[in-house]
Amino acid sequence: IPVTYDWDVYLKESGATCAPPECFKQTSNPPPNEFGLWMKLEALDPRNVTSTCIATVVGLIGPRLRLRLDGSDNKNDFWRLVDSSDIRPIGHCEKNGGMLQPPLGFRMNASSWPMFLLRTLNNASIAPTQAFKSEPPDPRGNEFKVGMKLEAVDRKNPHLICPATVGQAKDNTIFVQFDGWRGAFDYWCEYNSRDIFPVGWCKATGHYLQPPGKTGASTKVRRVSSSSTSSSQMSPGGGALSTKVEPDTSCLPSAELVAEPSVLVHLNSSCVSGPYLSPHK
Ligand code: MLZ
Repeated sequence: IPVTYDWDVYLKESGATCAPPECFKQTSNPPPNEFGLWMKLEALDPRNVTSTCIATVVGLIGPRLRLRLDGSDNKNDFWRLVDSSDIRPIGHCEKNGGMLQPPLGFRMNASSWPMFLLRTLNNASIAPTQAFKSEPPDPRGNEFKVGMKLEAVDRKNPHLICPATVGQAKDNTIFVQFDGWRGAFDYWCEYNSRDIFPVGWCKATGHYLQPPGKTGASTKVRRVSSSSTSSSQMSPGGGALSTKVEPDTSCLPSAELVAEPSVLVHLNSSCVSGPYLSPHK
């Protein structure tokens, strides 16, 4: 069982303040996830946000979806909340006078896009309209203060949400510092970012919360269940903590469903298919 993290003891011991829920765009009572694996929807291409593409749900954790753009590779998956305005039901783009576009890095010749699109949507499982929730309003303004605790998406490992602290607050932005990771994953974001959540959000949604890392200042960690993976990082002298970013082997999310799509290829059996495909199978 992966070890998830419970804030209670840590907050009590450290006397740290949580950023109040009003600071966040994400509500403390998050929407249900009514999507299913392999459902298709329309999504803005994160690498080219003026294009609307077809995306497939390739994973789900709590109210988050792991999406892959159809026609693109599996190296550019991205995550969206079920109440993100970046995702829409199939048909939305055309209804509004737009045209579905191939994703950046479309694997095929651009001229094959219309046929690809037709085939992709034929017999596909289409995400139901009611699964899309409306995006919450922005908070009043940037009310974050330095030192406040929050939960934040690790943008380098975006399936993870981890305990973090507001390191700086400036104009409309905050500097998110991950507890116990010595700055390796920190980033600036807008106060209304979709990647930051009030303390308790993971617990409320059933999303895995990665325990803080084992280095740096904010490392007084109490794990919910003891596990063989927890080991102290004392130096031989018994004092200083290890300086290296310690991988947490317990970081596999329990509720995540991820699978690779299967691909059906039809070949004319009279074709020469090269060394990797048998035209007779
Ligand atoms: N095992 C990985 C994940 C670290 C996640 C940190 N999150 C703030 C690593 O050590 O790179």
